[in-house]
Amino acid sequence: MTTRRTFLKHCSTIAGGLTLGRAGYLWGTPHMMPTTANTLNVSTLATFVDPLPIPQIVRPSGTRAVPGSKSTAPYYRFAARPVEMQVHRDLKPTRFWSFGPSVPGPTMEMRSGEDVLVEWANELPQQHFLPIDYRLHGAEKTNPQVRIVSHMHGARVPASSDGYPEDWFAPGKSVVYHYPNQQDPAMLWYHDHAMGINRLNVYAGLFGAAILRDKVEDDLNLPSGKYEVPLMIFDRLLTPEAQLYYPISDKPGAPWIPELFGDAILVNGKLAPYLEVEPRKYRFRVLNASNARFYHLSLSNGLPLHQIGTDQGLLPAPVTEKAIMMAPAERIDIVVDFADCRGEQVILRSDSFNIMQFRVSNAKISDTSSLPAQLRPMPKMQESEATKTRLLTLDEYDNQVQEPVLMLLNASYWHDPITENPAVNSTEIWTFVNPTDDTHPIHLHAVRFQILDRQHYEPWTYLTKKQFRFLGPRTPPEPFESGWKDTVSAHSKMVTRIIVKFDAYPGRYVWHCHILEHEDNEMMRPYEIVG
Ligand SMILES: [Cu+2]
Repeated sequence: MTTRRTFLKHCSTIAGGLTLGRAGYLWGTPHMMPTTANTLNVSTLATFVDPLPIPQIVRPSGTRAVPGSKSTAPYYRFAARPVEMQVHRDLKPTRFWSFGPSVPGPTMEMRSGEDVLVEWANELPQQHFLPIDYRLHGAEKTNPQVRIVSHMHGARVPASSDGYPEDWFAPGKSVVYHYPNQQDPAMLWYHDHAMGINRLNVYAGLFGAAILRDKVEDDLNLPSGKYEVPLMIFDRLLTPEAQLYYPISDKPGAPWIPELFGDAILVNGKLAPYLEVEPRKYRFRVLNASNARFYHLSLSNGLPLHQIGTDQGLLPAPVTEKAIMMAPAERIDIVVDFADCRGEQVILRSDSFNIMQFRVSNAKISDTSSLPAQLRPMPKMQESEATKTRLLTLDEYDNQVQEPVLMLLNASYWHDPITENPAVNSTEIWTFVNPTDDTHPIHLHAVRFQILDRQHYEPWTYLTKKQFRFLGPRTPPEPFESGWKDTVSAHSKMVTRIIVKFDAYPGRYVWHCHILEHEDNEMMRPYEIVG
């Protein structure tokens, strides 16, 4: 039997990409790993033989009236359908589900303050092709197998357009969602959020990017057009026939697994692709679209990553780093200057794993783009602004052989009454207490926030006496997470504090762990912004 730890080590050997031990707090407990069938050993495939695909920019199909207003807005139609796509030159096409011709789905381009309407349509078959666990909440046999609902991650939207997990719809149905885009520019991403099968639907390919811009950002003269490239990174397991493989546990009738880690790491849908670049500045919009895998990104020649943005948009000023950690659902906005790398091949890697290659040309070019010293002001939120502090535990329950069987937030199930109910426009501090051995990337819908700090603590004292025994000082967020965020890594055996202003639309939203296997097994809670 392979334990989770040995499985991770195995992945680390073949993929070299298991980056998680940077501070030694990301993984640890030897949880059982599921029985695995024969999977394709992708390490035998040639690397850097496929050009990096760039998802197409989707165009609106006309305009429609905005609900509750006299104005009209661009109208898009996104239909989820089965697609086939070659993830590598030497492999047969892989079946996915997508909102476009390939995975990730098409990219939306939007402007801050400008309304957009999207019809999300379910044109999928009646049967799922990945292993549903009918015991999970929302995935009961009484529900249709194939259900989808789209959430625009990072968007401030009315609750009725947020993609509430129980608002799923079956094949043949569609919904129209309204995105007012009353927020600062950022890289958002749309992905499925259907209750109990979210991990399977996203794994199948139901996600894509949505880039929000405004004039302030335009005027910064950052690299743009073909010099601004989305990099959406996601890992998969493939069968020897190059089809998606999602493992199941060895427990009959209970196929759920605690995390999915694949050795095939795709960028924009290709395995270890290459991108031909000019010796100049590029802007990369990076998204970790994996179910559970973290990445620790750096460039092989030590070229600096000039980070200009986090999940929710531009930093006040660029931060220069050699490596950046990304949890599932996090985004980073980086500028890389290849000017001094003429003729070189530079590899983007996650520790020792090669993710993709940049082939720098020898072309004579003049780079007129900028990397400004100042980007967008970000007032630092003060603790004194908060009118309430909530203490929220992240809970993992194991069976006798230390296999996790259930994950909860604050010891509450999805169906328990709502306990987080901030008033609209109020500011709160949410304190995540994580006694588990895992980092849980916690995401709040509808709002953005700032990370206050983290602090090591001793879980047993807290568990038994409800008292904190801290094992070190409060540490500020890492430079790469020091901007506006919507997802925060709550590390193992640490207390992580964020400060949030709930200046969003009143209504019922969710907050959850963005490891999709955790989220599907109860690590998600409704919350209500009270108007
Ligand atoms: Cu989690």
